Amino acid sequence: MGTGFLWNSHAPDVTRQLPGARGFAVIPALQTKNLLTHMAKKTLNIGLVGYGFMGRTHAHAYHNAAQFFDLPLTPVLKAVCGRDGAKAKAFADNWGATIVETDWRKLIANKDIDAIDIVTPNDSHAEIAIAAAKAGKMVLCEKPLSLDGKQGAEMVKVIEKSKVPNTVWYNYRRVPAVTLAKQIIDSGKLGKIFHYRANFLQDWTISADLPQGGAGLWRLDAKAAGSGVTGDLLAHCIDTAIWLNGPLTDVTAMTETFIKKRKHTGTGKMQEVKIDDACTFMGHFANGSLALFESTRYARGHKALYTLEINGENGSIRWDLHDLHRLQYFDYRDEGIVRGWRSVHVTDGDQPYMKNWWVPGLQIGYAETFTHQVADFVRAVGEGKPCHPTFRDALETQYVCDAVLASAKSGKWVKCKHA
Ligand code: SOE
Repeated sequence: MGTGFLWNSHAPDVTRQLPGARGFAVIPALQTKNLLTHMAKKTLNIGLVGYGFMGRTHAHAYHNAAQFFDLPLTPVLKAVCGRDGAKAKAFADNWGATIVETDWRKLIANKDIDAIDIVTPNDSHAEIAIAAAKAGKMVLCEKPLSLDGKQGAEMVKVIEKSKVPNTVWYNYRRVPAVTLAKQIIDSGKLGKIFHYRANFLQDWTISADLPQGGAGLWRLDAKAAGSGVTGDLLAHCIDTAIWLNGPLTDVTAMTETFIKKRKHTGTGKMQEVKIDDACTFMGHFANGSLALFESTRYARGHKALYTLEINGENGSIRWDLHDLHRLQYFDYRDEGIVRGWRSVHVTDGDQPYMKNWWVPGLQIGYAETFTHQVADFVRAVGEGKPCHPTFRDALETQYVCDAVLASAKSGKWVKCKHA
């Protein structure tokens, strides 16, 4: 049952327990790897806390990861936990999970569970993650990491002290076209970077009749969400930007809340809306390039349009979530008469993740980004390596969000703290 690994990434020879044994027989990492390939694969048992939309994306990923990727352990969604027992059971039955809990503490106490995956509203991430790490469980946490940087720093402190494998679900890094952008940028093809710009546009909260609080709509309740589009959508853009272009140093921002009062589902009363409906910010990256970011839930016609563009001295890259399998690439060094934007259809076996899917030309989508994260996490666990973005990586994003919100409040430039 479970992996039986001993987590200690700081051990010089990365020693682990014998797979499947809960005793303390310790063998070197390489031997473990060989053993793993020659033995029936052990499972990595997941306990999922929460069962909403994000829960479905994660469950789908656990279901598929070992079918498409050769992994040292087989991830198994073993348990589902949620306040509404009937809904948790229905979710568990649908995905083949055999344990149902209504109290996440019981889930954490269950010895058969190796990893806790948190897909609850943002205000409960910290408490669950900290308890799970203290109990020695691996932790996977839905984005954003926390309500703010202070809380995130506390989570990082505990998770690193507990030395448990951890990751935060900033899934867009694992769109093959975005991963390819990372490879192109890291190869130096773009040369010196001048600009990075990103948008995340939606339109689902324009109606004033929409309440705050409750399933899905907790995103409109500042107490549950921490912030509005900054933590929900710009956090994705910031995570990808830091990954592709390095840290941000300072920002200047403005936010707007278009609908000032909404009925709260908890109290039944009209209450002030304290989240940001829209946020625009500019900033500097440490590499000297300029940042321009915008997010709103009031861009009529846009459902979930995440776009990013990066301009360097030799070339540029552009990507768009509505056409996620394509990477637009411009290389100034191409021969003049054919120079122009190329639209790279990222479906070939030599492009990131794609050899594990269909045949060249056939594309994958949003759901598979989560499958990639599960596959990368399980591989990292097998190798005793971190799976990025780790809690610490996600804290860096959280600090940028804090700086953005502080700047919008003060009207001043704000320096970003670093994780
Ligand atoms: C909000 O509508 C939302 O579901 C975010 O919470 C997700 O993180 C984003 O990927 C899509 O939009």
